[in-house]
Amino acid sequence: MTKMDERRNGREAGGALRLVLGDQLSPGLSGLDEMDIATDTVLMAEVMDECTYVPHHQQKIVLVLAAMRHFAAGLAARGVAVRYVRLDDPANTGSIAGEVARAVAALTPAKLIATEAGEWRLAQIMAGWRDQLGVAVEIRADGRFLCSHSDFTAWAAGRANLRMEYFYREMRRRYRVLVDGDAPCGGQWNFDSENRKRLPRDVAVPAVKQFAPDAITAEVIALVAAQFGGHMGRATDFAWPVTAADAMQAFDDFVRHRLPGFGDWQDAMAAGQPFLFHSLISASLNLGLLDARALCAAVEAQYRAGRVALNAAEGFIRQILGWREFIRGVYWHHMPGYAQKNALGAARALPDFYWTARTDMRCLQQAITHTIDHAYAHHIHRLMITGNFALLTGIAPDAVDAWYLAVYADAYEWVEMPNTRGMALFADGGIVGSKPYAASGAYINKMSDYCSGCAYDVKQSTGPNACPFNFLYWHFIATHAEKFARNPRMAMPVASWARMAPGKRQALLADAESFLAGLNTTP
Ligand code: FAD
Ligand code: DLZ
Ligand code: SF4
Repeated sequence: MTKMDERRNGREAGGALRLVLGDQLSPGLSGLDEMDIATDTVLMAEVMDECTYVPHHQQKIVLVLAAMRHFAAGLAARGVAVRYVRLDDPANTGSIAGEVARAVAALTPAKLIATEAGEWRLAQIMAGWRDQLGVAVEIRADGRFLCSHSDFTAWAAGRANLRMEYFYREMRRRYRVLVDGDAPCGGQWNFDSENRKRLPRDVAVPAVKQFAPDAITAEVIALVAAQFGGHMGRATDFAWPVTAADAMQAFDDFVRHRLPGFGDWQDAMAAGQPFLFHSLISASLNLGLLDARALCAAVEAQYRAGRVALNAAEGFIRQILGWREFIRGVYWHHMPGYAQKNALGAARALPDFYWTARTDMRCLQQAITHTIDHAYAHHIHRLMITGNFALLTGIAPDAVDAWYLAVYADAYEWVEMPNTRGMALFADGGIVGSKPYAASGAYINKMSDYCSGCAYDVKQSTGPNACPFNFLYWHFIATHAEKFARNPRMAMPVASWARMAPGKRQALLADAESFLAGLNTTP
């Protein structure tokens, strides 16, 4: 056995053991800084606990495990000793903590180095390692984000409300993105009002780039299909990028073909179109295959070169530099209490059709079908279709959170929870948004072509053919009228409800109650 083989097998004691988690696949990861490849070992472990703490979509598990295997192969090719534990290794303990303990016992490292976990759950476990493992433990901050925990805390200090818009302006100034001197390019910070066009019939939607699985990914697909066949989706349809190089190709494809349309049609929906002009980068970005700073710089360069309009460039950069960082800040600022928030007292079980797409409401059928087919749905599907329905029907935040965390390829609790519990469900009482994103069928009809092919009539609010979003909307306003009356942004619908003829109000409530009673939920 050569010296290198010995190191690969973890025979040499005394170096550092460096843990890399499944969503930490970045060469510049803080936990890999100042690595001594002569003595150190990188630990990566595929574990059952992480694959099943919610029933992740099959394509999400393929994505994480295939990307982990490619990343490990890349490290090994650079001469790094990698202790890579496969899911089907008979010695696998099934948990990150178990694999760390096993590696520490086998390698007796001088020190364990890790990058902080993205999720509170795992961060808590890691915080106990110093006492449990009998080895020095160093947990480093995750430098891949543009706003550190302490910077967010400093920004939030003394503010009665945390609003993304003001956070975003500071991030633009701090990183000098789309600014000329002290002023925002184009004279305003936010072109949101220019991001809300309906998709015209004659616009051709560009195809998205698909990635055929290589031998490594094909092996993972077979493993996942065999082990997690009962989870949502089909592993065999997998087409996501799993390496940094492929993720960059996918991003370039977006910049070239879809970014120009992203500004205008960011909020649009169209039948049979899961992706429209969206970037599809969240899964790669959250794994660490892409770098947020580089993406913003590339998009700004497109604007500066006159290749894309400002509403497209600003609209995209706002999502990364603004929303993504703000959402992470909110998560860490408010955890662990955030996970308990349920400001509207929602308690209903999740309807079965969230797992099957078997519903005659066409908008929901479309959004959930995209989710099953691709482990993806774009923001407006998540917020204004599945999220809005869960808000209006009062589904328990725990159940909604667990669903979103399971079904999307990009879902990790730090980003999923404030979006779901906060933005979509208003369960945080207004931390993420100043009012609930509640909408009737009229909004869905304005932003999509779904209603024309639906079993229900979007123009009717009561009666057997009425669009359920219409009576559910008024039922929601009526249920929370007292609470919402104190919110100036909800004053209008509350006043409209109060002014409505009693007969009409009764009919709306009766239709809503009978619809809710008929919702199929498996206990
Ligand atoms: P694009 O529309 O092309 O946007 C570009 C990028 O901006 C995204 O890739 C993402 O990194 C970032 N971004 C945009 N909006 C947000 C946001 N609200 N929060 C954080 N980042 C944002 N995003 C996740 O990454 N993981 C999740 O688990 C997740 N859960 C969500 C749950 C709900 C209920 C809602 C309403 C939104 C959720 N989002 C989540 C945010 C957003 O919907 C996705 O980031 C986006 O749809 C991913 O597709 P895309 O890459 O094509 O994004
Ligand atoms: C999501 C995920 C999955 C499905 N599997 C693994 C795994 O086997 N090993 C691993 O290290 N990480 C995995 N992950 C990502 C972790 O869940 C993620 O690192 C934590 O949720 C912290 O964000
Ligand atoms: Fe959705 Fe209502 Fe339109 Fe049907 S009519 S697609 S249920 S909004």
